[in-house]
Amino acid sequence: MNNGLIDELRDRGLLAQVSDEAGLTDHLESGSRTLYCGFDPTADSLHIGNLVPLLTLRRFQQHGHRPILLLGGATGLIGDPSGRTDERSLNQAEVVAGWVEKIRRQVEGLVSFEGNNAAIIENNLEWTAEMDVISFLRDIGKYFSVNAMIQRDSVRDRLDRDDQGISYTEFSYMLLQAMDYAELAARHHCTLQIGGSDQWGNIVSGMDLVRRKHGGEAYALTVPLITKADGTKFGKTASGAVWLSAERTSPYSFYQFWLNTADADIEHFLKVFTFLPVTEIDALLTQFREAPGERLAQKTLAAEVTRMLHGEDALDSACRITDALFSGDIGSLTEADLVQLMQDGMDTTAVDASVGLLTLLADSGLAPSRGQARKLVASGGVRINGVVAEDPERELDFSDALHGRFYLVRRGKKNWHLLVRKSDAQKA
Ligand code: 629
Repeated sequence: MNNGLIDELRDRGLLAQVSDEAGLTDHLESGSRTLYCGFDPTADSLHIGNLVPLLTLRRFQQHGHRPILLLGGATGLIGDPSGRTDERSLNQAEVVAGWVEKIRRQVEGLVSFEGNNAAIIENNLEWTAEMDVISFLRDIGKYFSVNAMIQRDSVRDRLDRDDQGISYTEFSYMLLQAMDYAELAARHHCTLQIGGSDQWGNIVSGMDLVRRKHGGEAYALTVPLITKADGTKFGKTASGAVWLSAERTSPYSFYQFWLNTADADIEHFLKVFTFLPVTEIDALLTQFREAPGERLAQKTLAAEVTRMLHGEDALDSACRITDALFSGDIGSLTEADLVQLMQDGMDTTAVDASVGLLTLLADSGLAPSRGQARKLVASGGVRINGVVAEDPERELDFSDALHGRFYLVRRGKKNWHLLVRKSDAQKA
């Protein structure tokens, strides 16, 4: 067994609460253990907030322990009140089941399914769906004191407010999560549950249930919720949440998100989101601080996380797009890169066969009017596929388009517009 895991987690800023640190340290160092973390399907993809405990599971696995990724096929139908100020609306059962499968494929790439501590994926619908209400109330409910339950933050916050209550449905959530811990303890000898610090109450409920119902050994550990030095919410950009799915957040946007990390957050994020050894991170930071303008630390973080999640080719594409848009030298962009830019919300106009340059500039908003557009072209301020446009009467007819269907139009240094020929599918 590889020792020092708890110390490493602490060094990396990954330790919020532990139920019994000395006991857990001993437990982890005296054998290969099984631990779990749960993820509720509340969308068809996880987001980067879920990444911290996911990567923590992987760290445990690297230290010889077996991770269970628990998909909340059942709990996703109920809704965890933890950290929420208002009641959730219920999602359709078939929809949630579809999300479970998508998330399953997403998390499969992040842990290893080989060797004697191979990861396990479970779905709590398996032992919850068939349970009858009498057994639930008699065999599980009796272990819970309502007096204690209403003291939990997640419940108390909602009782204290006069504009928002809590339904019996959400109030029961912690019993379901507790039942999971007991079930995984019985099925797989699971002795540790981890999660973000918002999960502490739910995790401790489960730990108590395992101990009282089965007299089993059980521990709880949480990782901190990520905060940013400037106080703004982590994981949100102007265009919304940062998702792990490439269809929701393209690898290029994903890469950009990490590249934009503030200097004040970079050390923290490198420790939490990469597997680079702390000594290597320290050396990198020394180099970075000698020339912060080069953003070596941000580039390393963005490359490490993008490669881990989307692979080497996607990282290459993200770097290629970043360099091309920065330098204006767009000849290296592949067709897939341009499609990715469209997906990322670069302003796009789609036309059938051709459009005049002045019309495009005025209609796209790159210029306020055709007259202004003409002046812009005359002053050399417009580039088409990287080349300064000289003829204001030019027809963009795709004869010289990138990959036969794209013109990247740039006004000044930073204003981009993509002109694309409608595909046959779009015309139909
Ligand atoms: C059944 C369900 C369990 C154990 C856990 C769960 C899910 C848990 C929850 N987690 C959050 C989620 O699903 O709601 N009740 O979005 C989320 N989690 C990762 C981290 C978290 C947490 O997936 O624990 O803290 C975010 O960083 O909010 O038997």
